[in-house]
Amino acid sequence: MAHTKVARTIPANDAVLKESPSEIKLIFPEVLKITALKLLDGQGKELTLEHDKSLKPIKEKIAFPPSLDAGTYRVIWRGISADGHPIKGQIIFTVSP
Ligand SMILES: [Cu+2]
Repeated sequence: MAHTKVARTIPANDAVLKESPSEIKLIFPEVLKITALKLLDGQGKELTLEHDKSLKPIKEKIAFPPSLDAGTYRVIWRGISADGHPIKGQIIFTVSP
């Protein structure tokens, strides 16, 4: 079965933000276990992203990034659907004060 990757994200994919986002939110169309969640800067360096790392099935994931300077960032996530299939995706956003 094919899985819709993500229903909605904050920031939206390709968003250009005037200020650093206070939170990053992923809203899924079905429950899944998030197994990995990373925030990378424009050079591909991983930044701290505070979030609950438990593997309980959820439909919404919230994470808290550090204060981000101007630049382009990537959020990469991986998960496992309720029927055991791996799902992954990413969002890219830009901070441009
Ligand atoms: Cu499936």
